[in-house]
This record gives sequence, structure tokens and C-alpha cells, in this order.
Amino acid sequence: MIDVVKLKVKAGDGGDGRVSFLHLKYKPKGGPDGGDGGDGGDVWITADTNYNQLSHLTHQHEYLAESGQMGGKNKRTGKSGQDIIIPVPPGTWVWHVPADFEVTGHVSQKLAESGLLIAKLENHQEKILIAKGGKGGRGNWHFRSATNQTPQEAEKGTPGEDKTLVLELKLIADAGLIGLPNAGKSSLLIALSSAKVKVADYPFTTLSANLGVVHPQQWQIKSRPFLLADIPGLIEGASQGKGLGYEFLRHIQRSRLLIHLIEPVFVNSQLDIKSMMANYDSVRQEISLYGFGLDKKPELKVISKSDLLSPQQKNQLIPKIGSHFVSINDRISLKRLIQAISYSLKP
Ligand SMILES: Nc1nc2c(ncn2[C@@H]2O[C@H](COP(=O)(O)OP(=O)(O)OP(=O)(O)O)[C@@H](O)[C@H]2O)c(=O)[nH]1
Ligand SMILES: [Mg+2]
Repeated sequence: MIDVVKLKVKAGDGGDGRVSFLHLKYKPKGGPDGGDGGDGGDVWITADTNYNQLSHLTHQHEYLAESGQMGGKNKRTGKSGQDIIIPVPPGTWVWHVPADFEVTGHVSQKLAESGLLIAKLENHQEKILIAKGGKGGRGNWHFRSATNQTPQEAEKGTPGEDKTLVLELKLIADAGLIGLPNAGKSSLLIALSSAKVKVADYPFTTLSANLGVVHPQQWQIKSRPFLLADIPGLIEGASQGKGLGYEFLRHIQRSRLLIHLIEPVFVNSQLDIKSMMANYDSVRQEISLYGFGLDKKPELKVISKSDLLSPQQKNQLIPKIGSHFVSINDRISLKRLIQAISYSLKP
């Protein structure tokens, strides 16, 4: 999924004013009649629900709006340049960045440091002006005066604005799944929704963010559907560039609830609760290093793969980690989790 793109935009220049004089058979040298130049086209960005990622913007890196045309004879104003409208999915943040900004490393962090946030586009058809077109120059007709009936001057059009932008898409999910790689996040998304996502028994199976809709009604729960996001796993040192998950935290930045999956750890077939708690802490650490208030979001701690646990082991875990257990093989546990999530999401 493409969720960050850099592009240059340039509004159209204003057309120049014209220098001309009226020529008539019976009046060889008439008055000045040079028209004004047309205004340059603007560049707009608009939120459009027909898009759910930014991949349509990767083929073209420069967006130039049309310039205004030069003024005509007979005081005719030149044609204005056409605007450009760039559609983006709702949830796109628009950053004004230095021209040499590089979209590598921890982009969200770099944007916060060196970019200027111009807009957060949330709703369909919300529109913002990104670069204003130049004004058309005035034609020589404007410069006539009592002492100068034949002005040879006209105004030049002003240049259109140009900017370098980074568009950053932050998916809108109600709840986001976080946890170490292999914790079972994608499996859970599939079990709860109809999302089609890759699952495998190795870390870093998920390489981008996934979204699924959960319909509590299908589980005989009277609650509204909600959107659940699954992102790549987070590992210790993620904020220093390890693993893949860090960059994807942008997609849970806007969710109202974090669902933190902690998988059981066994050492010589003994449950290792200390390691589980340490794993939990390491993910929390990366969340707080990410910033943007992510660590302030309400969190549901959920122990995954609970089919691997005996009732005694569950009892040992409750005082240490909590009492939410889930297994994709246990429908009752899935239903209970949906109930807990729905309850947390109630306004
Ligand atoms: N026994 C058991 N295995 C599970 C359960 N949920 C997931 N698994 C297994 O755990 C492994 C990892 O599952 P994923 O869903 O890919 O884990 P993930 O957290 O999305 O992993 P990354 O995308 O790499 O971060 C797979 O082999 C799953 O089949 C569960 O409830 N019980
Ligand atoms: Mg996954």
C-alpha cells in the first residue's frame, strides 16, 4: 500500500498584460486597448472516498496548473488557466516540506520536524487550496493618462506559487491491532472480519496496513460495525529503525482504541510470564517513542493463541496481564473480544 508520496505542485503564472492600440481605417492611431492577462490556474487537493491509497499519485511527481493567457486587443482579458484538483483518500495529511526532503527513514518524525502541516483532509469533497495561481498583469489600456495617451507599458503577470509537498495517508480505523511480530494480529483480523490478509508462522508476514470491517450483529451482538486495522509487528528498537512496523503506526494514530496482542511464551514447555510481560513492555516502549500521543490511547490487553493455554496457566496470567484471552479457534472467545471492543468504542 502506498501511504506516503512526495510531489511538487506549481500554480499557473498570470498572463501578461498586452500593449496594443486601436487601429481603425478612419482613425489610424486610436487609444490604447491592450487587455489584461488571465489569472493562472490554482492547485487544489480534495478528499475523495473513491480512493483508499495514494498509489495513483506515484506515476507523476509534478503537477502544473495552466498559466493565464496574455491579454488581447480590444481590452479583452486573456483566458484564465485551468485549476488542477488532486484527489486523495480521506485521512490524508498534507505537509509543506523543503524541496530536498527525502521520503526515507522515519518519515512521520521527519515531517513533524521539518515539515509544515497545511491540512488534514477528513471528509469526502473537503477541498483546500495548495498553490494559488498568479494574477494576470494589466494591459496598457490601464496606463493611459492625460499626459500619456499612448502608454507603451503593460504589467507582467505574477508567477504562480510552487511548493513541495508530502502527502501522508493515515487510515481511519476505530481500533488498531498492535503487538510483536507473529502475535496473531492478522489471524485475528481475518477471524473477526472478512478481510483477506496473509498469515504465516514467521515474523514480518504483514508488510503493510490492512483494514477489515467487523459486524457485531453477525455475532449476535447489538452494536455498530467497526473498522479494525492490522499493521506489521513492532519489535524492540523499532523507533531506531529495526523491523518494519514503526512506519505503519501512522495508521493507528487516528484509531480510538489499541488492541495489544500478547502471545504466550513457552520455555521448555513452561509458560514464561516474565518474557510475556517484557514483550508487552517493549511494544509499549516503541509506542511511546513514536509520539503523537499514541501512548495515551486506551488499550485493551489481549492474550492471543489462548488455545495453547491450560486453565491453570490462564489463572496465572490474569493477575499479571489481564483476563482478555482470544483464540482464532474458539468462537466464544472471539465473540467476547468483539463485545469488549464494542464496549470500549461506545461513545
Ligand atoms: N494456536 C494458535 N495459533 C495462532 C492463533 N492465531 C494465530 N496463530 C498462528 O500464529 C502465526 C502468526 O500469525 P499472524 O496472524 O501472521 O501473526 P501477525 O501478528 O500478523 O504477524 P506479523 O504480521 O508478522 O506481525 C501463524 O502461524 C498463525 O497460524 C491462535 O489463536 N491459536
Ligand atoms: Mg500480520
